[in-house]
Amino acid sequence: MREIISLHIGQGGVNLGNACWELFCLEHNIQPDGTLSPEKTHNNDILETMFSENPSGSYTPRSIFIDSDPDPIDQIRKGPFNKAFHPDNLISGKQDFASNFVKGNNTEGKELFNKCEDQIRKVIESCDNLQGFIFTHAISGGTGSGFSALLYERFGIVYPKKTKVGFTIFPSPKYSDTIVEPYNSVFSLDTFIRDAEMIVAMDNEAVYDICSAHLDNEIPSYSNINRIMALAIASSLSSMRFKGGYLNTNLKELETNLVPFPNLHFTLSSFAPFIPPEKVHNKQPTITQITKAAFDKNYMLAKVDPKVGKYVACSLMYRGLINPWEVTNAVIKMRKKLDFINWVPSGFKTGINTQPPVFIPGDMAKVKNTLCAIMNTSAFGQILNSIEDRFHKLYNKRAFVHWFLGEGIRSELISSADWEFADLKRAYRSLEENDKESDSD
Ligand SMILES: Nc1nc2c(ncn2[C@@H]2O[C@H](COP(=O)(O)OP(=O)(O)OP(=O)(O)O)[C@@H](O)[C@H]2O)c(=O)[nH]1
Ligand SMILES: [Mg+2]
Repeated sequence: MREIISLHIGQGGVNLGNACWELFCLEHNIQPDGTLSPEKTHNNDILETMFSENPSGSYTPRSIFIDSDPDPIDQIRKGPFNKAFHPDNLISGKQDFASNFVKGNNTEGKELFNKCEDQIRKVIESCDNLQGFIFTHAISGGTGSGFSALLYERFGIVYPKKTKVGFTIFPSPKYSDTIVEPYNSVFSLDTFIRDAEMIVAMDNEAVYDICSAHLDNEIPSYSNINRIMALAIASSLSSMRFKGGYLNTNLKELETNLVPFPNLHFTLSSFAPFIPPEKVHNKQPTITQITKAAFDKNYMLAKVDPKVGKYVACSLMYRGLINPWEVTNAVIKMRKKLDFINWVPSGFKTGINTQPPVFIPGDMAKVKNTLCAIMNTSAFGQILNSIEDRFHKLYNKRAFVHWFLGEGIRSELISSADWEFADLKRAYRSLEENDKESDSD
């Protein structure tokens, strides 16, 4: 068996994780108490990837929820799936890390790590052949940023062969929750460059705009946003959870298809279609339409314009009973319109998972076919520019730096995080420049 362990860290990560499990349970017909629904079939499921089977025949998610703040985890303890999760895998501290990466990574984070270390090891040891870890977390607070970075680093040392993929909530360009979020983001990225194998960047502003533009929901809640992000996460993992998909059947393959150089492992995602729940009886969009939409900036789960940049690699994961010829035709048409780096011979991978998509009732209409695209593109540089801009406005004045120094980070480490960040930005920019040079050769 090739198991995946999910770690949901900090408030954003815990809530997003909860939305993912709501969907995974629905997709695998697992009831809120962990038992299989008797009337449903499970022929296609590879249940053991994400769930462990109990002697009673019920299933427990292979997930660990961790937050320094007790409230988000208490919500899960009181929530509808409280019987499905193992209580020992819901771990909370006494107080949040006050939007401070260094607290989460160093001082108080180390205490929290001591509290969870044994439990994490237990979950890992319960696997026969663990393929890796997925994380959900935000990087602008203290726990999802600093504590996740601590886990990525420790796992890299103790389990160097296991793939670590982050589904990561980046700060939104327009809306800022805390003034210090550019610091937390730069510190996080500095460690993820080294310690993660792949990151899928998402942001709340992009998904907020999807809700108002496509789903007639002008004031979406976190819960609405999380459910949309969860749809993309569920699709990315669908071939690992159901038989019948041939693309990205494990986390390593996802990484192999999308990451050309170890440091360029920051990817973007999109999802289509989005149809409001009341338009359920509308005509289903065609495969050509959803393929086109997946490359439109209004369907991206991060606030980025993919047209301003070059694609390096792209995985298109379709779901539903789809004729492969329709996909081939749509992709051939689309490929011609996209600007790919010229040294990638075929950066396009497509896969169809025949397991139809499942939707949580209420947020959007059920459709027969969906597409989730995960793309590695130099357009990710737009996110780096936005963070860097805000980081330097503060750091040039050394504003708020004392909060981090007070938790034990040395000032040289802040400068070195800044250089690493600048290096990453240059690496994404040079993708486009090298491409121009080889064009003119
Ligand atoms: N999508 C989504 N984003 C959230 C949610 N809760 C918080 N966020 C975003 O997450 C970022 C802040 O990170 P949090 O996860 O709240 O912080 P934390 O990791 O708990 O860190 P501390 O509270 O400082 O210890 C902000 O950008 C919030 O907008 C949520 O339920 N869903
Ligand atoms: Mg918090």
